[in-house]
Amino acid sequence: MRIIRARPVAEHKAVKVLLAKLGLDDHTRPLYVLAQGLRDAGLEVIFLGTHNTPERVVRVALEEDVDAITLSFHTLGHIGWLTEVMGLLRVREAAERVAVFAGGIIPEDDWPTLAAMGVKGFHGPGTPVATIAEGVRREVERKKKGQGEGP
Ligand code: B12
Repeated sequence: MRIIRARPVAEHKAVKVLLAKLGLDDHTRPLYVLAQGLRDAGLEVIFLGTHNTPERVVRVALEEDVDAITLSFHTLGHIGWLTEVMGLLRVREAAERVAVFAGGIIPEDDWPTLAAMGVKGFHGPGTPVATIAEGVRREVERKKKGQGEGP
């Protein structure tokens, strides 16, 4: 699959995120809305699209040296997928460096489990993309200062 790069207009070094869906989830619209909105907010977006595996997401994230992985979920399975992604990042010794965000349709009951794994975000329908971008930016800053365990 082709990787599409969306660079922000500004020339300063932007926060770089990989945006993807895992498995058979075909809700593409949220991905397009997020890709455009995050890019408009000044982030650089590596757009992987749908039908990815955790291995592919982590491999491309490390090859592209992204600051954060942003994964969108609309057909459940997020706990299993995110367990795999976080495990692969730990194996590659990148869990401290790369922030992981999840959002979409994620039941509130699952938030504590995901938070305990180190996943951030959980924003659902109606969240302004600017709010999501700000959250990603803040977490990336925290990680860079070695304080990645914030809310
Ligand atoms: C449109 C839609 C579809 C379209 C998708 C078209 C497309 N190309 O995208 C079609 C008709 C194909 C579809 C199919 C299905 N759908 Co559908 N779909 C929807 C619907 C109505 C809207 C989704 C949407 O586009 N919203 C607009 C975008 C912009 O908003 P958003 O997705 O909420 O994204 C925002 C936030 O959630 C957040 N966000 C999203 N991702 C991420 C990621 C990160 C990292 C962060 C931080 C934030 C974030 O930011 C966005 C901006 O605010 C929702 C209902 C709903 N109200 O959400 C159901 C819904 C998601 N679908 C659902 C279901 C069940 C299905 C099907 C399984 C139905 C079926 N039995 O066939 C299939 C699955 C097909 C598949 N293989 O994926 C369920 C999911 C239930 C669940 N997961 O618990 C929902 C919630 C409907 C419902 N209430 O039951 N669907």
